[in-house]
Amino acid sequence: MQLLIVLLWFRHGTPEQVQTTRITKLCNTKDIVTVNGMYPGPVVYAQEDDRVIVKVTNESPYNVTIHWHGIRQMLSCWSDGPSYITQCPIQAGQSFTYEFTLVKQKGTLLWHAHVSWLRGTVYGAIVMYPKAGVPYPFTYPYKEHIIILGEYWLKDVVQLEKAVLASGGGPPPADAFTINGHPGPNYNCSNNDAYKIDVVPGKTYLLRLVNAGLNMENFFSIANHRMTIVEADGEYTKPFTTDRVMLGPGQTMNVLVTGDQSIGKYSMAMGPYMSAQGIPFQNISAIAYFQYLGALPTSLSLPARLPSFNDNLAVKMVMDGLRSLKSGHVPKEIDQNLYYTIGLNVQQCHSPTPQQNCQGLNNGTMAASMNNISFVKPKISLLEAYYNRINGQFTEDFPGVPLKFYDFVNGAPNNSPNNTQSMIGTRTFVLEYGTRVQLILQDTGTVSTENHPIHLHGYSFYVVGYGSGNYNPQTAQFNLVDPPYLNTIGVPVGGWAAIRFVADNPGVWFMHCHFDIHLSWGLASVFIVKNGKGELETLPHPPADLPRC
Ligand SMILES: [Cu+2]
Repeated sequence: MQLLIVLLWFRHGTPEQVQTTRITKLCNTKDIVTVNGMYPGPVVYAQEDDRVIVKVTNESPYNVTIHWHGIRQMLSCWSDGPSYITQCPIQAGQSFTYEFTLVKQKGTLLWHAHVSWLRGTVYGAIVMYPKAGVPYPFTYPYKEHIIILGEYWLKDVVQLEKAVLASGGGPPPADAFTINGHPGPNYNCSNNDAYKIDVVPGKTYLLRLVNAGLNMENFFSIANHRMTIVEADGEYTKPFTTDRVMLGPGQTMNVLVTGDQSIGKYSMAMGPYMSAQGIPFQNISAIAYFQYLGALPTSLSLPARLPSFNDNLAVKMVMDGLRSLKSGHVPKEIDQNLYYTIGLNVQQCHSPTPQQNCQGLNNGTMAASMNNISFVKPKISLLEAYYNRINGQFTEDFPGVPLKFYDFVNGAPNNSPNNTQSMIGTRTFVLEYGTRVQLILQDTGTVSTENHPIHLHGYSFYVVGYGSGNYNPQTAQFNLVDPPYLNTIGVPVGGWAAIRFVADNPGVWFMHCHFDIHLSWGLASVFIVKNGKGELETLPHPPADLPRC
């Protein structure tokens, strides 16, 4: 086991300081919060089974936390990072040291801020190599590149979240999509702000794709080149070759691309996948270049073809192609069957200033929920409240199935057909150590059906099935042989997904939509996994420097 020590500090440029955190994009100069002055942030390079120690110092004016997305955090729930779930935020001027082991993990994941909407600029890749001497199960690439998809706002993202929540309505679209922080030539003043990969003809490249965007899912493609998916969410897959991929926020994918076309300059494009109805979104693609040596830098690039923004079939085709390389340990017997609906709601607005605060549908305020309960963040971290038996912060009564069954895709949750309100609460579902769980995630059409990227902390899960419409156990088809092992699942629009995992990691684990706007609106829930027997099944004491609220 190697020890990897990383130091991260947050920065926010001020007029007095000349900082790399003052950046100019789209003809606009502003200060953004970054880590180590980098945007995207530094890459954490590590090896399977490494112990990673990261000291984070907050020199920004905002509260911050860092989440290590997809890291299993075996017996290290204190270092998971979601604010008010496993820790209170690191306040300005304070530090906290994250410490965890990459137990049997290899591939590409990401880290990002997990507080307000700071993930908009605070994100980076985690690259975990196999142990020394252990080869990849695919052609060894000539070179590898990290490709992080992002969204860029001209407004300060912390203020933006506050303004959107205060309005009661939906968020504005991003001002640009970005590839490794660069929007590319389709936007104002961005002709020279494009990312480029130099390609040696005939060589094969490994692209580590990461979606760090806030509120959009995205298609990605390369002109005239096919991609072979060999890994998803940090787990090897059977090779699957495709013209395009779709990644929701939080998802990662490793693809092989061979420079087997004629010498030239080829576009790599990132465009929107928007499955909901009636929502404004950024429809201009970010462009980067896949440029062969020998191509004239001034030559025109061949355009990459993206599916149309609402091409649900293109998404399904990629999903159908994802199979675990090995059979894995898919739970065959289930101890706990769960059924959670996911979707949006509209609450009655009681503001005395409705013009300002009731801009949701039907003059209400927008919300989102699981099992029609909108998650409310507690005042101190749930993990501390649970560990120290502090009363009054949460309840243990999250329902394992919806309180009312109806036509989820086409109906409304309450008695009156137009009553789309949710309940609110900080409810958790408690699991005994070792419970074999099956969870059906069911999209609702309460406001609009939509593909939601649902992320579970502390676990990867087998996606044993998915389909359209309401889940029907009589007709659902499951793959228990080689289902993909993921940490984030894009639940099909107007459909369902079935996931399975064994609750073998004690702690308090967040599960939520990885669209930040939906998370802000309450599309979240929490699993408490109890300790098992003995030291190896028991969460250790909290670290001494755990931030206070
Ligand atoms: Cu969502």
